[in-house]
Amino acid sequence: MGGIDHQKVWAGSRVILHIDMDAFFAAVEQSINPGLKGRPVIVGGTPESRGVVSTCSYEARNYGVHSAMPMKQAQRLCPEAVFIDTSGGKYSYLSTRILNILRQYSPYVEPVSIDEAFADITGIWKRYRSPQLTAESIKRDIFERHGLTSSIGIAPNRLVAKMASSSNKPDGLVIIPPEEVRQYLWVQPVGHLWGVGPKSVKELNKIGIITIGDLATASEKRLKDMFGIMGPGLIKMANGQGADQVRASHIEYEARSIGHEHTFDKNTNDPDRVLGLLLYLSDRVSRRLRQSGCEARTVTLKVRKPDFKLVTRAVTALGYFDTEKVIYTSAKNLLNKNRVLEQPVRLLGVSVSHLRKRAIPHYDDLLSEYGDQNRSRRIDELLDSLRNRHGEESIFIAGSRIF
Ligand code: TTP
Ligand code: MG
Repeated sequence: MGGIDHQKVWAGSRVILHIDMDAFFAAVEQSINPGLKGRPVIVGGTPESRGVVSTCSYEARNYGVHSAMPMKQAQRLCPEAVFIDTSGGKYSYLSTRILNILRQYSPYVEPVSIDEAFADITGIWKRYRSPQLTAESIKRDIFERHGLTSSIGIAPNRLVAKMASSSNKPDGLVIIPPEEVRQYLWVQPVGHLWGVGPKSVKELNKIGIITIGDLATASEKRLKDMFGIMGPGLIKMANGQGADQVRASHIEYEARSIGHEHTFDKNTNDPDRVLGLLLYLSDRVSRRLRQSGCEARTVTLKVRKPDFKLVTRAVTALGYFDTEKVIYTSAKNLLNKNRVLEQPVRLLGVSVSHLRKRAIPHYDDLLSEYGDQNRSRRIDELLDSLRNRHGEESIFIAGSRIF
């Protein structure tokens, strides 16, 4: 006891904490109605509804129920579960209370979603003797005041902290000091890396990349060929590099988004037309994003079908971006993932949200999945200066079209 010199262990690194509440909506329901404690609780609606499971208690997860599963299937797997409709008010109320507890520990608290946040506890941990005791104290405060359990990860950067918090759920606490980051990451399957989905796993496995360690030593050129701009970023992530900036929420989130949309003159699913328009819209959005001096973390794709049905799909990144390239790539991924091109499209929209004032210099570039944006940013800035001088329509990115 007391033998570890925490100051030395974390020397030169920030101490980043990521917290994610366990089975959040279900746990809130259980804390309000103690009769539900220890029982399988499924939140999202009645079994008769056509909806899907928002979340479920860990008791229900033992039956194989999980988020996004159709309610009907959840009921088949776990007929004795208690089904509850979602009711946003209570969840956001508790979300705010939890953020306020975190703010008692650190002024640098950045909410990520309704039940997760980052906090920078560099130096602050000394008041509690160690990062571990700080996290235990936070967990205890939340549990004692609200009856909710949480899982915390602590690491030198956001990426590893987030992976750590999810690696021992529920009620977990995983600490990865700087010296152990590589060891921790490298033995894990590559799909555990934040932002590497099942499709990428398949591609990577095909070329012999099975673990994060394999990815860490992969050829940069090869990955660039496979994943474009994201390739080198993936290698950096696999080596445990990532941003350690935590932004206090009052400057972080402005309730704003920037978007652009267009209705085709004729419904179409011609890939040239759809992708051409997508590029055009991404370009407009990134231009306005830069003009407003902001960068964003979420890209939303909006598609209206000929029958006027509206589909919106969003993706949120761990890091911030402001380049056309990242916006277009994300929107295109959403489009492909949701098989938009299988049917004609009437209207297409691209928007970005989770805005913050742009960080100067762009020290978040190392952050993550998008790797180094400097090159694409230089191109964007060149376009900006031409448009400032000669007008918006003066220059277009090749392939970008409006129909
Ligand atoms: P998560 O943190 O993803 O899930 P969770 O807190 O329920 O469970 P875990 O212990 O694995 O963290 O999401 C937080 C809340 O967001 C969740 O309680 C309900 C809501 N949610 C949805 O409404 N729909 C979804 O598809 C998901 C994933 C979450
Ligand atoms: Mg959660």
